[in-house]
Amino acid sequence: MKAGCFKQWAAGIAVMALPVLAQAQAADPKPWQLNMGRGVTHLSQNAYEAHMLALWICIAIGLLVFGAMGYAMFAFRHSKGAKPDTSFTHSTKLEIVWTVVPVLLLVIMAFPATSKLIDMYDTREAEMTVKITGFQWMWKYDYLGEDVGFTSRLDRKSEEIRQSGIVPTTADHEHYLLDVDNMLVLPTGTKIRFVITADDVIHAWWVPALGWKQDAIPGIVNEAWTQIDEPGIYRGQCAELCGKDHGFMPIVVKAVSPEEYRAWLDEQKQADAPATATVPATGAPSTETAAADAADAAVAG
Ligand SMILES: [Cu+2]
Repeated sequence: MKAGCFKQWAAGIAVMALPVLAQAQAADPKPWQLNMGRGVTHLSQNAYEAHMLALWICIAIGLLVFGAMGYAMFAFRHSKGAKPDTSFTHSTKLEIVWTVVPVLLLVIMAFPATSKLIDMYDTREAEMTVKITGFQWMWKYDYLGEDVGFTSRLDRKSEEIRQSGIVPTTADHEHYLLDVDNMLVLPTGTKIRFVITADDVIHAWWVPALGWKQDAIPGIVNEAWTQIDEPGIYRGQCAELCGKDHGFMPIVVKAVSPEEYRAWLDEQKQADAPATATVPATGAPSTETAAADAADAAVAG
């Protein structure tokens, strides 16, 4: 009796948790999803709105044009005795209408699109900067000013499945080819600037839920920004054909609260600490430091 009651409770809690889990994954595309997702940032919402405006205008034009064609074909059919007007050559009024209407539609779409594009490139007043570098075939993330950096590459499980040659299902790997060893951890509610470049060939950093993709080009530094509203895990891929393993350099962003982000950053710094702590506690410079100082003095002199 008690076990049955427990099962009922467990099932009830699981059902209640489903919408929460679904929300956490809301940014990931679903199988057979037709429309683009809304994403989890102000910029992705902008992109979604611009897309929907253009889509509805296209639908209205499609209905009007095909509707008029269908009506004409049905109402003026040969069996009803319709005779073609062979004397008609042109109509100045109609020509003005079909020139002015498309121009107006383009202006209606261009105004919001331009203001959204300007917003997209406005990286001012960012609270932190992450440098993204594309490599064949992985990403490197450096948290500028924090002395924290690491590489992020395809997770081992995806790699093993890929090498085995089997056709994987979600049972084998829930996020096959969309998982990494080290996620890019970012704080929510924070304006984050990205400086994006590459070391070897052109790559492109793309996480659909953030609402943009940006080329990573050797010798050029591109900029982008984000402010993630909802905590969660957001996945993306390199969006530039960059070589034989182009399909195997996914991106995973983990958005957490600013407090969790701080704690994570401190953890990273501590993990890196032993490698950099070469100065003895007594304050006497180590031989390495003394040699470096001597080299600096030589350059300065
Ligand atoms: Cu790439």
